[in-house]
Amino acid sequence: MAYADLREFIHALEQHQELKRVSIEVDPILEITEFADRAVKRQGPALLFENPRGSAVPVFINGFASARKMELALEVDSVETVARRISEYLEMRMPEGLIGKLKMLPRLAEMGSFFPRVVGKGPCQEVIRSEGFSLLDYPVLQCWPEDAGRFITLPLVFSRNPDTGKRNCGMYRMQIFDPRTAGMHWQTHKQGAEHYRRLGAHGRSRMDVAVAIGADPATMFSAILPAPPDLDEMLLAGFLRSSPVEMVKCQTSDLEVPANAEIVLEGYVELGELRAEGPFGDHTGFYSLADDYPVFYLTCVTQRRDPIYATTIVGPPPMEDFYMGKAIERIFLPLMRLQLPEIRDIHMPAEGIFHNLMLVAIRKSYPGHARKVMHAIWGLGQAMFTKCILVVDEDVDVQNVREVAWKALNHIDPERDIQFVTGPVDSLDHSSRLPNFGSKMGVDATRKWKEEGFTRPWPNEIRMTPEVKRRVDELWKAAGLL
Ligand SMILES: Cc1cc2nc3c(=O)[nH]c(=O)nc-3n(C[C@H](O)[C@H](O)[C@H](O)COP(=O)(O)O)c2cc1C
Ligand SMILES: [Mn+2]
Repeated sequence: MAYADLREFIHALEQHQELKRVSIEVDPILEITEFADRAVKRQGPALLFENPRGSAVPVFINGFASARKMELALEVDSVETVARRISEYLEMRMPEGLIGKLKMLPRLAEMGSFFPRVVGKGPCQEVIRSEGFSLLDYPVLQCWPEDAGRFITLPLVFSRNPDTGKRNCGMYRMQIFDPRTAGMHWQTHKQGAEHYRRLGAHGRSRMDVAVAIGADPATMFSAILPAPPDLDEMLLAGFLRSSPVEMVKCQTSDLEVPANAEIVLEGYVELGELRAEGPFGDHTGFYSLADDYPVFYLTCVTQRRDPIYATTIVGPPPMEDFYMGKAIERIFLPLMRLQLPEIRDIHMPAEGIFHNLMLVAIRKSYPGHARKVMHAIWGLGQAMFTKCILVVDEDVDVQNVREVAWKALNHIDPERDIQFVTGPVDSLDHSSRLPNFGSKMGVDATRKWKEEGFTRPWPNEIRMTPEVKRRVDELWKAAGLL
């Protein structure tokens, strides 16, 4: 059964000894970060701070901060189960004959049941605060010492594409400027920014935005999925939880938000108005520099009677977002393979912060194949940001970084096998020559073929024969070895 809301998830974590309640007073200014950082680095429990300094609202953090917690969040024994479910849908073809078609009906009906549903009321509107509200009523963290202020770090930011009417939900941090305004840090490649640009082109002056904080875990997770534009994240959340997301209409706009949310910030962004946002201790492990971003004006708050404030911290890896990203890596592999079936596996190690490094194993079938795969990845949604793509043959286990390093370093002739390209880079890249524009590197670490101009013989990898292995298995003990 899908979690009804955040608190059911918290309860499940507690039942699995994956939650620690902290009843002593802890400061949302820096102290919660230090707790959360230590907990995630030790694979420790999620934390519920029941008594954050300066607010009556508890703080929930690290709910996704390990492989096990991600499994609990998605209600699976392994996130591979989600990947398999996706593969099954992708492989579904219209069967021959009436019987076959009838058999498929339940599957199609199931698919139809994932669509979000608008309901008349929801717990997120138990309390409607149309006056006297302030962003500072909530225990919003200052994460790191050099941060420009307090940042809402786990917001589900809803907006609508003015041309297609389609909804988008993305996670874009919000720096609190004052009680009623905040930064809206949608980077230029993201859908929120695209909606903003399109509204500008229509000559409009305001863009409605609604922000949900705290919801059932699949819905929260869906906000970070690198989904194609105009694919509703709420549909993906419905698929992940096998149950539709219930949405309620906002009080002050036509947007809808998850009915089960803890807190909803309704408001708008004034087109053309930018304000300096940051610095912010980011998931690269470095501070992202101050830059100009749109301003969100808060017009109304709706919330539960006893809301829980959900948040996260990012910083030197691995942090909570690494485990969320790892789940995305697994879940999106079947979708990548739809276009690129030669890909056997991919791995984005924590140190690469997702966009800096992707290790890719392929079944190489023709000359230059590794380079074709690199270019395809650079053309694939948010994978376009990948600063370094390293391609190996399918016999290399890309989940084993030491094996990759060993084989790749042996296999490359750097001048020949490294490919540089220029193009869009992640907004968080602090080394690129310009913001959002720079170079990327592909490394072809596959075995080189004579069709690729490599005429020398390629050596075999050293392996003992199975017969000798078996014999020594027997002799080992006889030799007095343990
Ligand atoms: C904790 C966390 C914080 C994030 N903060 C931001 C952010 O401030 N700005 C941004 O553009 N993306 C941020 N992201 C990444 C986006 O949520 C992600 O790229 C998402 O796919 C964007 O959705 P969209 O394609 O609908 O725009 C964050 C992700 C996580 C996990
Ligand atoms: Mn989107």
